[in-house]
Amino acid sequence: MSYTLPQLTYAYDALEPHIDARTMEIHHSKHHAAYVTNLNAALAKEPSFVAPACACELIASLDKVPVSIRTAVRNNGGGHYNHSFFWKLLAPGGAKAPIGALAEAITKTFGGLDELKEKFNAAALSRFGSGWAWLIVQPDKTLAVTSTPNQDSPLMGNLADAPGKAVLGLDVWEHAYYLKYQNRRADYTSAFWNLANWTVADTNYQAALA
Ligand code: MN3
Repeated sequence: MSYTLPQLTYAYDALEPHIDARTMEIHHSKHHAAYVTNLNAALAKEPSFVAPACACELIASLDKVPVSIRTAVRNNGGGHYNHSFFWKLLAPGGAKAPIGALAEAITKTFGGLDELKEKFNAAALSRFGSGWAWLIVQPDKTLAVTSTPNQDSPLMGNLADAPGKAVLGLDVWEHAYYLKYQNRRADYTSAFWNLANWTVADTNYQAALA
């Protein structure tokens, strides 16, 4: 089993002006590609370990991964899965605001979209160093905002501060925004709300509840 870099379903300049084409090109074709290469290289060192088809299962069961490659799989498998998730969420088109059952759950949990944004932005800004901000469905099926360091995922169970399945995710590594925003993570985080594809988010929500 080896993992492959997914093609974007849109052009590198499709997210302008919020995320610039150069950032997208480097982020996808260099950073994400490197996670895939490094993940496959790690797995090649333990040929008797059969990796599942979905990286989601791989990172959700790191305890099954041989210890000798577990950290590499955590970092690079997490990187591969998180970025694959992120590209889909940024896909142009789709609903511009929460829809359906997700919209209702956001209102019920946070009071409304503005309150969710406030919490999510705070999680993105308070994540020291590199990591991700998330809106997740927790094991009890309720929504929560959280963040993870490095390439950790809420799917990593006990390794995550708040385990769950992601509905929204935002990459807050500097490589995701530095060319355009430099140190202004807050501006990048605000811009994310112009891009989030709420049709995809609703699909993520339904999948998390299933
Ligand atoms: Mn990244």
